[in-house]
Amino acid sequence: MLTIYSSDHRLHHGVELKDGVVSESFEKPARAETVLAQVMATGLGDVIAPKSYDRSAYIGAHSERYVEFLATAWSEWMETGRTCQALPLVWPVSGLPSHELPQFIDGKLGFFSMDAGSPINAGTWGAVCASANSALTGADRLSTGSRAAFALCRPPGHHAGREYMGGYCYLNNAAIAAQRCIEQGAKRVVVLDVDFHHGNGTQEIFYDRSDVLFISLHGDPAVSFPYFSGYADERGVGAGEGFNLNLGLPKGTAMTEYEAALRLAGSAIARHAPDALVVSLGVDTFEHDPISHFRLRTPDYLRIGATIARFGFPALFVMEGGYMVDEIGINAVNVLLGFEGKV
Ligand code: Q9C
Ligand code: ZN
Repeated sequence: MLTIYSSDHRLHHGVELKDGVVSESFEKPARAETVLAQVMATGLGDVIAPKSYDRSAYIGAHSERYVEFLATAWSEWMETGRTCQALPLVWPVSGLPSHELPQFIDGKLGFFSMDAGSPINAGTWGAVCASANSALTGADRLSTGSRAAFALCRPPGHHAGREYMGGYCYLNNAAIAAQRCIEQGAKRVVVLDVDFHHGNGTQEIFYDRSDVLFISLHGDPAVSFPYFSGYADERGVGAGEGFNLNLGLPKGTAMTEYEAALRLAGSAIARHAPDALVVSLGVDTFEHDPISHFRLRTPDYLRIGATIARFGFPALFVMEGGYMVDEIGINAVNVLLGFEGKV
């Protein structure tokens, strides 16, 4: 399986507000390096750099003004004389009267975010573009007949909505790839999200559409980030009604229950009969992940990959979360090896 990877991800190394203190984010450069090292060590296949794409390739999944904000946020932040990373600290929650776009950067940061988990620094936009371009390059491989590809994206994308960043995400790589597949001629696409967290951004982007079916397996939002999205009764709206499937799972979920949910997802995928399957591949479902609470083990990821292969559709794997840096490589690549039947 071909891997698409750019070392430009290193341009972005964020901070995180945790327990009242600003420290290094769990979403750090070593994550992608560890996955790349495992791709090489297992001989998964060739590794190529992403092609470059015009900013317009991100529009469709995102709004133009949001992409413009991401591209210019750091320079606007610096103009105010600050050199620390930019973090949002105020949000237009439903009780506040104005939902107009502010003119000042601090207001813009809140307007275009869901939380303070996506800091912006000097290298963020470069890394974000390289990540999205990796997914786009993978989508184009599928469109030209490849059976599978792996976009080793960092930063991740599935929490990013049409007009907001959050949860370590900026551009929604999987949604951008799914949209690209449609634009390149796919009639129907499925995005299957196996990251521990609900893919709220991907859900939002395709919520009113019937061409892209979104399916997510995730920690029950009553007790898991992102808390305000991911319930079973979110089934889509208008033409998209019935084309969104949330499979929330309880704390402590292990492989037996996980596989049952994956089989349910498989039936829904078969009914949709997609031309392409985009897999939001997070491995924060791992038993030792520091911010999650499922109990999947390293060999389980081989079975997840094998199960996805049996669905029988061309698949683009897009890297999302997974924070136990020592194991993220072996777990992510196990899914890909399982898919390839190299078990
Ligand atoms: N102290 C992804 O997996 N905050 N994002 C968790 C940890 C947000 C995870 C709090 C977690 C977002 C792509
Ligand atoms: Zn996650």
